[in-house]
This record gives sequence, C-alpha cells and structure tokens, in this order.
Amino acid sequence: MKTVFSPLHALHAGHVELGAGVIEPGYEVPERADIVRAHVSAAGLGPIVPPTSQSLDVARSIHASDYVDFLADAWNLWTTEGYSGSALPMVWPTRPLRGDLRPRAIRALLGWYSFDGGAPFVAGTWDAVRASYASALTAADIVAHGDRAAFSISRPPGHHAGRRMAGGYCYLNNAACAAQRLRDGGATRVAVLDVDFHHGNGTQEIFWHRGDVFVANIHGDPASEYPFFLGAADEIGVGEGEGANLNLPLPPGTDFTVWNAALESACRAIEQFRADVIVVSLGLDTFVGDPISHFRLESQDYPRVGARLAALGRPTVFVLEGGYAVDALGANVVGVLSGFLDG
Ligand code: OKP
Ligand code: ZN
Repeated sequence: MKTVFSPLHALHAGHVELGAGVIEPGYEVPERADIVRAHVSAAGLGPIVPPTSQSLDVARSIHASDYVDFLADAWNLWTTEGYSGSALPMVWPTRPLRGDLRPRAIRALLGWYSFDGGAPFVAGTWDAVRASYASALTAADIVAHGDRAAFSISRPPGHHAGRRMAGGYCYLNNAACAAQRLRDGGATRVAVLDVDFHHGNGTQEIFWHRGDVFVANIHGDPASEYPFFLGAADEIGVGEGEGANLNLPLPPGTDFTVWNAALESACRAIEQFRADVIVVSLGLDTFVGDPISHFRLESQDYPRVGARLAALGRPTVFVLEGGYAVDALGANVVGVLSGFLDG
C-alpha cells in the first residue's frame, strides 16, 4: 500500500487552543504525522510518496469558494491588522445574532468561518492545509488508478470542517474532498466510514443532501462528547440523502467488544449501499490512552479493524484524522493498515 506524506505539515505548529478554563498548547502537533510516517516506513507497508500537485478545484466544489479564499488569506489578514500569536475567533454569529452581516475585521471573520475556537491559524497553517488536502487527493488518485488501497498522512485533519466553517483542528475536509475526487473519477457510489472518536460533523454536513456518498460515523455520544451539536442517531440525511447518513454514537468508556459491534453495523450498511469505493476517516483517538477522548480500544484491536475493512472487498482510501496519544499513534495506524493488508 502506498502512503502519501508531505513534510509541509510541520509548518502548522506552535498554536494554542482553548481548553476548559485554560489556553493550552495544541494537542494536534507535528510529531503526530512524523511518528506515523516513521512507523509506516519501519513496518515496510510500501512506498512513501509525496503528494502530486493539486489545484483547489475539488476544495472549491466541496467548500464555499469564499471560505477557501478566507483560509488562504486568514494569516495575512491577522498580521495586517497587527496581531500575532495564534489567530483564534472570539465571536460567532450564533442564534439570535445576525447570520447575514459578513464582517470585515479578521477577529470577526474567524468566527464567521468557524464553529469553535479549535482551528487556530499560524504562519504556516495554509501551506500545511494545502499539503494535507493534496495528500488526500493523491491517495484517492492512486486508488482510482487501480491500487487496492492507499493511505494519506493528512495533517491537519479534516472531518470537522464543513462547507464554510473550520473547527476542531480542521480546515479543509480532506476525506470529503477525496470522496468527491473518486466520484469525479467515475465512481458511482462512495462510502465514507469515519472511525475517529469524534463525530465527523463536517463530512455529514457536506453530504447531508446527497445520495451518492454514504456517510457512516462511530463516535462518542454528542450528549457528552465533542462536537456536541451534531452526531445523534436520528440524523439520517434529507432529500436524495435520506438514508445515506448513519450515526452510531456510543457512550464514554466503550470498549472494543461494543465498538466492534458498531463497526459491524456500519460495514453491513456500507455493503447494502453497494459502494464502489470506500474512504476511511482514520482517527486513532479511540485508543484507551488518548488524552482527549473516552473509548477504550487497545493496540491489539486495530489489526482486527483493518481486517474487517478489508472484508468489505472494495478499494479503500485511508485518510488520517485524529489520535493524540502520540507515542502509540504510529503503531496503532500500522495496526489498522497491516490488518487490512493481511485481511
Ligand atoms: C479533532 B478530531 C481540548 C479541546 C478539544 C477539540 C477536539 C477536536 C478533535 N483542549 N476539542 O476529531 O480528532
Ligand atoms: Zn477525533
């Protein structure tokens, strides 16, 4: 299996985030991608290749074009207005404030284009975001050209990014863009399976009205877990998309036995959908040692996850999402991918 990696991810570094009662160093650190790359290399899973050059066309079809422009300009606007540090929003146009007054000030634009304070910008953020996106599209292209699977070490992650909002460490929705790329390349039906601990609210929003992309999520119950305001079991899609969204929320403390039963349900739904190709939003923050998440999967469980995905018998694009127990992240990713290859 080819792995796509760009060193440009490291330009997104040094940012802070809002914790509970504190501003703290971000959990979404460059070491994450580097340890994943090192473990993929050491395990000999296959060649590690750079992303090919990719235009923003797919990003502009999945996201609002003005949002993509904003992502590209945000750091420049922030410094032009005289600020430094991490560019973070501080006001959001939530109900009952007006949602039609697009502001000019960068402090407010950051809120216009986000749903939380979890997607800060630093000088290198946009370059890293572009590389993360290009890596996901490159992995999609590798699979579209006939490989059984490919893996994108996308950093920053993407699944919380909606059509016109950043949040939760995410800017461009890499997995959604990969799914769109596969559709553009001739796949009729694409399934996105999101196994990150957190609900992929952005991916759900993007494909909410669409019947050609099935979205399944296994995640911490939003009653108590981030992103809180989406991810309940009654969200099934609308219009053409009705029945093409499946949410499987699970309580904090869930172990592999229960989680694996949810995976089985998601896989059966994907089989019924008859997807031509699968995009896996591969978050490893289901791991028991994750510092910000609350499931109890163990390292020995991940190869079984990979083997079940292989049993779907479809070409598969793996796109990295979360996973913050950095020391274990590389081994857990390799667990899934090697389980897939052996499966
Ligand atoms: C991104 B992904 C800790 C707050 C954490 C954001 C979580 C984003 C998770 N200071 N809130 O789904 O792994
Ligand atoms: Zn997550």
